Amino acid sequence: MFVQADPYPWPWNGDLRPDNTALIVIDMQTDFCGVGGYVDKMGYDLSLTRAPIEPIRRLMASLRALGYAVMHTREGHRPDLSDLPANKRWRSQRIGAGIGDAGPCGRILVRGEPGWELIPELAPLPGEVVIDKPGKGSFCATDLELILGTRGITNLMLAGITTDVCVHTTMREANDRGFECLLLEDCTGATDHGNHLAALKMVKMQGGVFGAVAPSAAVLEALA
Ligand code: C5J
Repeated sequence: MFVQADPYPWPWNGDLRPDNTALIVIDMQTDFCGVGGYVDKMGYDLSLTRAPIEPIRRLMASLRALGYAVMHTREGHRPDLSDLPANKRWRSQRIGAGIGDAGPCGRILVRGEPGWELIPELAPLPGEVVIDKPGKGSFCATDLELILGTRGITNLMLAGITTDVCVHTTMREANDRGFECLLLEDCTGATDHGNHLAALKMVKMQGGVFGAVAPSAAVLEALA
């Protein structure tokens, strides 16, 4: 079975099954798409990072019904900030949204704070894997690779925010580890629309240098 994707029908070998494929929903947290969160404090347009919420919700429901694994990630740091590199903190402070500092949604990007929580619209179901990550990529300093390997998952569909940062970093990490990746264009969003489009284009270079890109409708059509 293939999804009509660009620049090739995905996955490369047509081996698309519930037991070898997962949807990874990246960082759909209040800090990245909610009023008073990290992205809002930086002054970016929240409509861009909120745009994928409804497409993800629809896709997640269909994939769950078909038995596909849905996994979630959250970017955030320990309350004592021992896993927060000093340069990451310094850069965030420069733009007025210091990681670890108090904000309208609690301490910015700190685990356990209201802003760090996944948004209720896309809440994980009991038993779904949730990965806590201190960085942009979902494989760095996490057990995601171990969990995917244990379950025999080789295909990853990527959704969430932001397309050019955490989604792209995760896709690149996964691709280098041999996972077959599909970036879902309407289920992702960036703090800048041009960056979103550029991130989609980068994937498609060199015959699909990091995998392929498709709208969620193409996935739903393939699975129907
Ligand atoms: C960012 C993310 N943009 N989830 N994080 O800092 O993409």
